[in-house]
Amino acid sequence: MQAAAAAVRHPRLFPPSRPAPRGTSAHPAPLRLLACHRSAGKRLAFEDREYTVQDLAAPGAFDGVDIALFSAGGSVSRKYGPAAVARGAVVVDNSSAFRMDPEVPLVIPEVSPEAMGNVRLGQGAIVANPNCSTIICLMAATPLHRHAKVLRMVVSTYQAASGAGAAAMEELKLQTQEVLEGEGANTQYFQTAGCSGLQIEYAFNIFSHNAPVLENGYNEEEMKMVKETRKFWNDKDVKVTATCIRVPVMRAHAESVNLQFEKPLDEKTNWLCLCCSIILRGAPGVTIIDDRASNRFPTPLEVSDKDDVAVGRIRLDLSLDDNRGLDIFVCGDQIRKGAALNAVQIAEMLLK
Ligand code: 2RA
Repeated sequence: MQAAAAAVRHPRLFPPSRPAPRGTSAHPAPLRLLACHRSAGKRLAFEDREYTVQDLAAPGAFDGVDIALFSAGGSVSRKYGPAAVARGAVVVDNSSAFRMDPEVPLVIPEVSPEAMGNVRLGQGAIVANPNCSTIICLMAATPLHRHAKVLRMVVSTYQAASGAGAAAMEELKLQTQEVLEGEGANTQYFQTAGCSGLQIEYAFNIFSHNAPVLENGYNEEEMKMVKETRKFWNDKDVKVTATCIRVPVMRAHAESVNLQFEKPLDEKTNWLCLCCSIILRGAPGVTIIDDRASNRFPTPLEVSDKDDVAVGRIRLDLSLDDNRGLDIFVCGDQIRKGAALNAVQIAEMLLK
């Protein structure tokens, strides 16, 4: 379903004994599934119940909604997000539509709960979910930044098919089969999905991220990393550069992150890596996989379907002689921590 938004009515907040707000049933379903008119009427199961998808544009679609999880692209969020807010819902938006709006909190619950500010249930507001590659990077970089202040960050991503959606995953699977069977690879998805007119063979290949390339030569995915990090760290001077690449991995993104700090993580610089690993070990949502002896470090497969972001390859950057540079390698399931999980965690914060 392309244009889907899900809205949540939490039973703890609206027990059946409490009068339902105008326009809703006396025993409201805890979950309302909303989508464009093409998908309205479809039946979808969640836990032990079936739900009928309702039309997002119908009058009263957001009446009585506490939390609306939007994940249908920027244009749907821009069009319907304010309508949900006007009905008193808190919109948790997974698109890029409002991320750079100074009035809209950009939140990763483990590392920036304070960014939620005064957003409360019942008082319509928008909270933005950062882009997946930004979340995965900042889960690891933020605890280090808080400790020693990052002056410059260089990120190279290895992004999975899942970040481009279900059709891209399907295409990777089909193309891999086609190539192995000696047939020419069909490049339909990246040709037709509005991905900058790409005619890319995905199987057994890597290519520059499919987001539109901007005048400055960076693509939109890379600029999200730059701008969102500055907003997230509330530091317009932090230097960030990124190169985002799509790799033939089904699910979970990997990122090489080089950090240059204002001060050493410890005054005894040879302890820097140890300190870094201690800081990250205490960081919620982060797992360290850093076994130099057996060459075991994070992989996309290992974090697929997992909540935690994995960090490894923790080492001093030899190119800097003041020992204030660090290289790390981060992997995270972008469907979980990069999108759905982060949005649900924001919703959970509202319910606490
Ligand atoms: C990707 N930015 O291209 C997407 C996921 N949100 O991987």
